[in-house]
Amino acid sequence: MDANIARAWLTFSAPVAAAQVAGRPLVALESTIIAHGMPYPQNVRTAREVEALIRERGAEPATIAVIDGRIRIGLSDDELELIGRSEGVQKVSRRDLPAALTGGGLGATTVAGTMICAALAGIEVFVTGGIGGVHRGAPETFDISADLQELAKTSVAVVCAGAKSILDIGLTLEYLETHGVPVLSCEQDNFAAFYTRDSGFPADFRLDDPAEQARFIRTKWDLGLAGGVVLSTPVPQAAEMPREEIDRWTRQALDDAAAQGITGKAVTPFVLARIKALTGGRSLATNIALIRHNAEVGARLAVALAGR
Ligand code: PSU
Ligand code: MN
Repeated sequence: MDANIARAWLTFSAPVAAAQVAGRPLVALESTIIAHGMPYPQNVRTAREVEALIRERGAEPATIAVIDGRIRIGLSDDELELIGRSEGVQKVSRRDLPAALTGGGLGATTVAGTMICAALAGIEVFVTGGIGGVHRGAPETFDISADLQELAKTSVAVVCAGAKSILDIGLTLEYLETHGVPVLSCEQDNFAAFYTRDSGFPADFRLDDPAEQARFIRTKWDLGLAGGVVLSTPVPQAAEMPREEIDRWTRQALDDAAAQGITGKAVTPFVLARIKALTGGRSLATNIALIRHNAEVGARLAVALAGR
């Protein structure tokens, strides 16, 4: 790959370009969570709040999306609004990126899509809500998120609240191990489960201190071990959902998806929307709280990494 040819597809916002010139820490943010993960207008409000939290901690946020045939690194408030309220925004993972760029229109990047663009832009830290993973029933459906393959090869640190229990978290961690992706946890020993703090599965390493996290990640990349690192951090206690309740609604949502024959890239957005409806919107408050927390953890990591 010729990095210069690839970078010709990127358009940087003025604040992100200025931060990069000044050598200030940057934090990438995804846009699928805005377009397909949360309803309007809470999605746009949350996206702006998350950007502000990152700035307050001394890093520059770079929300990534595809707009009119360009990979945009850093969006204005109006562009966040456009992604958040438009109908028919494409969901852009690795497979979809060429079509999204040549076809025009709006594209919201997934974890995998955002990692690709962040790496091209030279951004090392990326904050999301939850990563995709191995779906329950994957032994029959083969439904394994492209996020996991991306983590295996693209060198970006991904800060998340673990993975949703719509996934098989045990198999997701096995897959990451097979592909050499380290799973770090902070604030607790176990990998987080998005709406709830504890997935019941241990992370590989617990590193609470951003300087230690940065040292681990830098060492991996210094050794030439390309690929991502997952940093899991649990939703704040006060915003956690009762586990029995979320498990019940998750099973219901997965049954509904199967009954309606939902497949492929439509599965995750369908199930997320269904859970939101089944919880009467209460899952949204948890979702917002965990993303805000992830942003704080990610900004501290970006600041620490920039010093190494
Ligand atoms: N998990 C969530 N919220 C999300 C997503 C995942 O809790 O919004 C989004 C992310 O953008 C992730 C994508 O990369 O869904 C995974 O989709 P799939 O399972 O189709 O790979
Ligand atoms: Mn899938």
